[in-house]
Amino acid sequence: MNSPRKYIDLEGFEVRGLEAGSGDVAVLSGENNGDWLPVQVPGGVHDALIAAGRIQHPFYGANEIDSRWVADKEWWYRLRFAGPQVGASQVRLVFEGLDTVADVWLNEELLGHHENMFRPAEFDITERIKATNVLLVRFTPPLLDREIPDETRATVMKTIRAFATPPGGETPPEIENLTVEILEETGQGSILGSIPRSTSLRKSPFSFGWDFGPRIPNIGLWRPVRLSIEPGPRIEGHHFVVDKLWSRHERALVSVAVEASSVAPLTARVTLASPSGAIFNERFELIDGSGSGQISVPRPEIWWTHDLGGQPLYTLTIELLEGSSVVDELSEQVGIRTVSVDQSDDHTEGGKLFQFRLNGVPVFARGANWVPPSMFVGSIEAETYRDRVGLARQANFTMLRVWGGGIYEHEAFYQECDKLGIMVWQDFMFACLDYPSERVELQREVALEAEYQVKRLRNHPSLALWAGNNEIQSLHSHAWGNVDPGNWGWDFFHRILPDAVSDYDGVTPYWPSSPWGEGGIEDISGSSSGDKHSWEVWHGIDSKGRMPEPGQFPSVGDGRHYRRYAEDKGKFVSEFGIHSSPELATLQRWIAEPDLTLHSPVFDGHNKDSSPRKGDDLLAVTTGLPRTIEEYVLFTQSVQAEGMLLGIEHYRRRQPHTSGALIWQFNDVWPGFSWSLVDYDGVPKAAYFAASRAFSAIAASFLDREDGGLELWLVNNSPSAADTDIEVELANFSGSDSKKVVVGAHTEPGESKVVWEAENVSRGADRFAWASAKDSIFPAARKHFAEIGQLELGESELTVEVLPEALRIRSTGYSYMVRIEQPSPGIHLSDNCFDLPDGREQIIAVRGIDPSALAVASFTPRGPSRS
Ligand code: BMA
Repeated sequence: MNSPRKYIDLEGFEVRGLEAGSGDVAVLSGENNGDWLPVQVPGGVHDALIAAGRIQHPFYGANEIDSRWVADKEWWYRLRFAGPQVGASQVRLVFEGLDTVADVWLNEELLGHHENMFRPAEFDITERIKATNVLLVRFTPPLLDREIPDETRATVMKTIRAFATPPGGETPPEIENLTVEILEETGQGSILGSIPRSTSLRKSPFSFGWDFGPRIPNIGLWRPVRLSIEPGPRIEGHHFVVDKLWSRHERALVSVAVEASSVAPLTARVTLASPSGAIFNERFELIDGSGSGQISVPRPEIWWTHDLGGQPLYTLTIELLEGSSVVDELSEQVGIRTVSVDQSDDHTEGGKLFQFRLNGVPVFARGANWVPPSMFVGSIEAETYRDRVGLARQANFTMLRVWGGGIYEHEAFYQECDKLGIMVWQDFMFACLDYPSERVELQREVALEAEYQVKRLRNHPSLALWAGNNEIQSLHSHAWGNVDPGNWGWDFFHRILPDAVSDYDGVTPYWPSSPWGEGGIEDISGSSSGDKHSWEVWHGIDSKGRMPEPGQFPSVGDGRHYRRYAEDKGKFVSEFGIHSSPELATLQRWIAEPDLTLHSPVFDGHNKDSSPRKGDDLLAVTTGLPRTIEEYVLFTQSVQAEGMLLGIEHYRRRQPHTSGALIWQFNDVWPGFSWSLVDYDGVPKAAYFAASRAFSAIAASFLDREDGGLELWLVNNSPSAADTDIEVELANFSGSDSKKVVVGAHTEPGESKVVWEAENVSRGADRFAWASAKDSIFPAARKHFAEIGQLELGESELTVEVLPEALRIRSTGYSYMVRIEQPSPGIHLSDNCFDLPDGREQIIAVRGIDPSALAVASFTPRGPSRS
C-alpha cells in the first residue's frame, strides 16, 4: 500500500541581483558563476542583503532611501536539489507565496509566470524532475512598465483636491499644480501617491509606502516552497461548518465537506475529537470530486471570545481514501461556534445596529486594527505573532481587524486568535484607491485569490467577518459623489468577492468595505448604519470627507481634538486613533543620537503622515509643544492615551447603538511614529495600557453633563450579572479636599447605565473624580477637568519598592501617568502609565527583566501654548 501524500520543504536557496532584463537562464543555471548570497525561504531579498552586509538595515536612520535600489533590480533565486524517490507518484512544485512578479524555470525549462503574492503557484513537475535539478525563480521589479490607470489618476487628484479644500473655500494653488507623478516622486499625499501604479498588481498595497510605513517593497519567496509527492488524488479543500447550534447549546450539528483533485470514486474518513476526549466518526463518498457528512455533537464544547468563555478546540482529521489506500490526510483545530451580524433597526436612535452575535450572544467588539508586523512580510517569526496577539489578549481585546492594505496573515496569527479567543475581521487586500476592475486578467486573479484565501481561512473559529477592502468606496464617493458600478473596483467588491464568500464559505458574513453603510450615498461611510472610520480626531476629516469649516473651531488642533469623539454616533467604529512616539529606548535603537532631535530630517523621515508636523497642532492645545525628544515621547503618548480612553469610554457607554470600537492601529510595520499601541519592537505605549483598562469586560467611566452634573457609568460585557460596591471620590489633587461616597451597583450582561450622579460638581484644573470597585471587578476610572497641560497637579513623590518579579509603587500627592520605563523589548508589565492619587499604591508584576533595573517616574506636563 502507498503512503499518503507527503511534503518536502525546499531549503538552501541562494539569491542574486542583476540589472533588470539582464539575467540569462542558461548562464545562471550553470555552476559557480557570479555573486550568489544565501537566502532564507520563507523570507525576502532584503533580509539576505542585510545578513550579507550588502545593505544597512533599511529601518535604521535614513537607510530606507539608500536601499531603494533593491526594488529596481531583478532578483534571481536558485536552488540545486536532488530529486526524491517518488515511485509512481505525481510530483508538484508548490510555491505558497511569490512576491510578486515571478517566472519559474526548472532545469532551464520555463514552468510559468505568476504575479499574485496572495495565492500559490503550483506546477506539475512529474515528467520534469531529475536526479539533480536546478530551480530558478526570477523576480522582476514590481512596478516595471506599469501604468497608472486613467480612472485612478482622476480619482487621486479629485480626492486630494477634496481633502485640501475647506467647505465653501478655495483649493490652494499648490494643490492645483500637483500631478500623480509629483505625488509619487515626492511622497506627498503619502497613501494616494504611493499606490496608483500598483493597483493592477496583486501585491500588498502598504509595501509601496503608507502613512505609517516606508516605501520598501518586499521581494522574494515569502512563503514556503515545497514538493508535494502525491500517490493519488489530493484534498483540494475542506470545510468545517456549524450548521446549527441549539439555543441552550445542548447540541450542535456540524458538517464537514471535502473537495478532491479528481472526480474518481473516493471516500472521506473524518474524525472529530473533542478537547475532553469524545470522538465522532463519519465516512462519506465523494461524487464528482466532492462530498460531505454531518455529525451531531451532543453537549458541544463551545468556542467563545476569552471574556465570555473558553476556547475549546476540536481536532478534525480527514483521510482521503482511494479504494483502501489513504492517499491524502490532514489534521487541524476547529471550533464550534456561530457568528453573525445583527443589523436590525436601532429603534431609539434611528439607523441600523451593527452588532456581532457570537453563539447568539450580542457582543460589543473591543479591539484594534492589525497591520503586518514588519515590512518584510516573509520573515516574521511565529514568536512575534504569539507575542503580539498575546498582548492583544492581555489588553482585553476581543477583535482584531486584519486591515486591507497589508497581507492575508500567516497561519500563526489565526492560530493564536483561535487559541486566545479573539475574533478576526478579515479584509480582502485592497485599500484606499480605485482598482482597474474592468481588466479581465485582473478579475481572474482576484477570483482565484479570493477562492484560495476563503478556503484557507474559513475553518478558523476566530473568523467573524469578510470585508471587501479598506476605504475604497468611501474615498471614491468623496471624489465622485457616487459608488455607481464602474471601473474603480465595483466588480470586485460587489460581485467577485461576495460570490467567493458565498460559494466557498457560505456562513461568515460579507461586508463590501470598511467603512460601509447601507443607507445610500449619504451613509456609504457608515454614519447611520454599518461601520465607520472616525477621523474627525487626528485628521480633522469627517465621514463625508469634509474638513472643518473656517472658524468652526478656535484652532486647527481643536478641530482634531479627541473631545470630538464625544459627538460620534457611529454604529460600529472600526477605526479611530491618535499618533504617538514609541518609547525613547525604541527610538534610540533605530535613530542615531545626532539625528535624534525634534523634527530633524531623520526624525521626520520616520513619520510618514502627510505632514510629519500634523500632531503638533494637537499637542499645542493639550500638553503644549514639546521642547525635547523626551517631552515628545511623553506628550504624544499621554495625548494618545487620554484620547483612546475618552473614545473607548464614549463608545462603550453607547452600546448597543455603538457595538464595536477598533483602535487604529494595534502594531507597527517599522520603527516609526504612528497610531500604533505597540511599537515595532513590541514595546507597548501608554495608550496600550489605557486601552487595556478601558476595554476591561466590566468598566466604569465618568461623563460630564452640560448642566454641570457628573455621571458615573458602568458597562458590563462579561457573561454574568455583577453586583459591586463602588467608592466614588471627588477631590483636589493635594487631597486636602476630598469627598467619598460608596454606591451599590448592579449590571446585567450587555448593559450600560448610570450608577451614580451628582449635580453641580466643582470642576477645576486642580480636581479629579475617581471611582474604584471594592472588589476590584473593574479598573479604577478617573476624570480630570482640564487639558493635560493645564492640570494643577501640585507636588508629588513616588516611592518604589522592588519585590520579587514586581514593583510596589506608592504616591504622596497625585502622580499623573506613572511610567515604568521599558529600556528593552520583551518586558511584560501587568500595568503601566496610570495615575496614583495621594496615599495609594499599586503592585505591578514584571516579567522579562530584573525589576530593580526599571526606572519609574510620573509626568508633570507643561501648559498648552495657544499662540
Ligand atoms: C485609515 C487606514 C489607513 C491609514 C489610517 C491613518 O483609514 O485605513 O489607510 O493608515 O487611516 O491615516
